[in-house]
Formats: sequence, C-alpha cells, structure tokens
Amino acid sequence: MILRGFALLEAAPIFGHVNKIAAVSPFRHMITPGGFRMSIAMTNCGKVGWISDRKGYRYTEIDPETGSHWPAMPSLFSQLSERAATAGGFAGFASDACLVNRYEPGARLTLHQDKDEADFRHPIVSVSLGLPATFLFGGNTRKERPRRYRLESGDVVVWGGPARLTYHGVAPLKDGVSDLTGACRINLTFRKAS
Ligand code: MD3
Ligand code: FE
Repeated sequence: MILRGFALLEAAPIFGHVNKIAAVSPFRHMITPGGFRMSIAMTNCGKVGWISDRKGYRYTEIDPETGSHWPAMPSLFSQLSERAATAGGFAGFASDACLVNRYEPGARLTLHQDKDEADFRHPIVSVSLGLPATFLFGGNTRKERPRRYRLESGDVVVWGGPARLTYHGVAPLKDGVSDLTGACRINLTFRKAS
C-alpha cells in the first residue's frame, strides 16, 4: 500500500536524524558476495543493521566499520513506522532495524527479494526523502516485467502479506536537487529482522 505524503510533515526532522546517524555510522558502499561495490551507500540504526560483504548478506548488532553498536532507533522513526504499518493493515508492527539507503544520480538497486529477516509475516515499511525515484515492483520471479511507480519525498509504502517476497528494485536515479536532501534520495526501510 502506497501512503502518499504520509511522512511529509516529519520529513525535515527525519532527515535531521539521518544526518546524526550517519555522523556515528557513516554511509558506505557495501560489497556484494559476488565482489561488486553497490552504487547506493548505506547505514543503519536500531538493534540490528543489514550488511553485505564477501561472506554474504546478514543482520548484525555491531557496525563492522565502527566496531560499535549501530545508533539507536529514534522514537520518531519507530512511531512513524508503527503508524504507517497500522494504516497499511499491520497493527502492532515493532521494527528492530532501519536500513538507510542513499542514492546519488545514477545509483540504482537491481531487482531482488528481501529475505534475510526471520519472519516474513512482518511487513517492511519504506519512507522516501529527497529526489524522486522510479520504484520497480515485479512478481514472484525475477522474469516478470516490473510495474513502475514514482516515489516522491514523504511517500511511505507498506509491503506485507502477498507482496512481502516480491522482486523489487529502483531505476537509476535522475539528476536533480532537492530542497531537503540536496542532490540525493534517501530511503529508509523499517524491518522486524530478528
Ligand atoms: C517490496 N529499498 O532496501 S524500498 C531495500 O527505495 C530496498 O531504497 C528500495 O529495496 C529503496 O531492500 C525500495 C521499498 C521496498 C522495500 C522492501 C520490499 C519494497 C519491497 C520488500 C518486499 C517487496
Ligand atoms: Fe529490498
């Protein structure tokens, strides 16, 4: 379910928290198990954070770049993701991980499934900030031609139930400048990972 503008009122404070998180656990380009550097830069907050390296994809309690715990999840984040999940039909959602993706022009995310979480009955809630992007929403196999949705700053999406394991991605980000974030798009995904 797409909740257009659901986070618009809180977009500036959310971005403020992103900058505080990145001051502790910096954005970095992770390496895929196949040895490729991801074009998007990532960081995390919450009890656990998602990482990728040559050994694989997983959630960790410790940021491998800092050797310390990921920054705590701001209560604004937990409350917003809970409210959005409820609006999307998933009352009682309590995320323990927030993956923050930063897209600069040209950066993209190829079609993938999110399946490193323990229980797929929990939805994923995403919040878009800054430059708009074309979100690719595929099917249950990589072969299905994805539908395209434009996601703008303040849009929130709740992915649960039959949509939880669909293939999805993001088309290469177009050039632009956002009043909020500058020349980038920020996406937060809230997950119940463990
Ligand atoms: C559909 N992020 O971090 S958010 C990711 O815009 C990711 O940065 C994209 O895919 C981004 O894994 C898309 C929307 C999203 C997140 C998880 C999903 C869509 C999903 C899980 C299942 C189906
Ligand atoms: Fe994903």
